[in-house]
Amino acid sequence: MNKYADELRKTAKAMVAPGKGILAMDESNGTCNKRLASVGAEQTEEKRRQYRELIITTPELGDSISGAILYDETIRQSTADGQLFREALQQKGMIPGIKVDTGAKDLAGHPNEKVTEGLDGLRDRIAEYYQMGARFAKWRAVITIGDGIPSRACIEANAHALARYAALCQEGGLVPIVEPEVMMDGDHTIERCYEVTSETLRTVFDQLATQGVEFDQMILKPNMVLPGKGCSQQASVDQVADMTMRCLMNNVPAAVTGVAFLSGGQDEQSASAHLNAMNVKYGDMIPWEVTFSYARAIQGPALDNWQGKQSNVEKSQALLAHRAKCNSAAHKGEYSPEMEKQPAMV
Ligand code: 5MM
Repeated sequence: MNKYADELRKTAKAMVAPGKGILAMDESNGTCNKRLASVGAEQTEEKRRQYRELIITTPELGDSISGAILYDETIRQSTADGQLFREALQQKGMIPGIKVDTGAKDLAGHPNEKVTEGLDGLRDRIAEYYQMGARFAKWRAVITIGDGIPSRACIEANAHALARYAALCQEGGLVPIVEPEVMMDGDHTIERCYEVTSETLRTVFDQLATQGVEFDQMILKPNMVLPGKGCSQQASVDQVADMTMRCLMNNVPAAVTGVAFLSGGQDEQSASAHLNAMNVKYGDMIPWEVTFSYARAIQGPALDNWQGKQSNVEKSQALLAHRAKCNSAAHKGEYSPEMEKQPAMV
């Protein structure tokens, strides 16, 4: 019996508590710099720190957000007043989490496919993050749909790595967020996304079981079932909700504590509307909490408004709090497009 089992169950439940979701702010330095460049902000460690301070110190964020996924640089950083970010989160009732993968790398012998790395030395890194106060972790696998892909090799290699990561996390007291992301890039249909997502989830849960991962001590972070961005036939909100829920009901064990979706490049309002429809239509028949773990679909408006300027911080925080509130409502099935008409309060 794992000595952390009770703690893991409690943390997993808190991460997906009704009306709460997880904020992904674990962009690696390269990705964060790209985001900063897109709004004309400098790409330095200090700017990344300022941006993360803006997010973490947003008033009332803890009303909608249960925990935040940090990056290694961020978990060691502090506010301008000298409070460690991880302590600032805890003070506001949010659980600090940490991305522990080291990124998606080319899969040998399989052009255009990736495998996520980071297992070497992971046990020691988990022990250090637990000491720092992290109570959950994240690992993201990338599955691309294209001509003749994904291959079984790609799905199996990623599922195996996800399962070994998850087992190490539970051994070390961190709730694993298991994120197999089937990408929206491409012109594939929603039916093709359904097929690939089903095969991926089946393989991932098979590997998780093989490695002895406890399903009631983990969170699944999947993609929604969507047509590719370039597909001429886009889908309605109901179609996305129906196909995503059917896919998950057929492939995700009932014991899993929660499902926290990634946004994957959807616009902010669609990400809220899709999550809401799933909870409205299926809330009574699904065994897990269904919530959000968005990065772009929560941070987008705040980042665009900030532009790296101190004078824009207050408005950006209001925009961030507004998106968090919309998604909190969507978790409860209480979101409506009317909410978008209420201006973010500064
Ligand atoms: C924050 O972005 C994460 C990936 O960062 P790197 O590529 O820099 O490692 C990503 O895993 C994110 O947590 C999830 O994909 C959810 O993000 P979106 O924007 O899809 O909601």
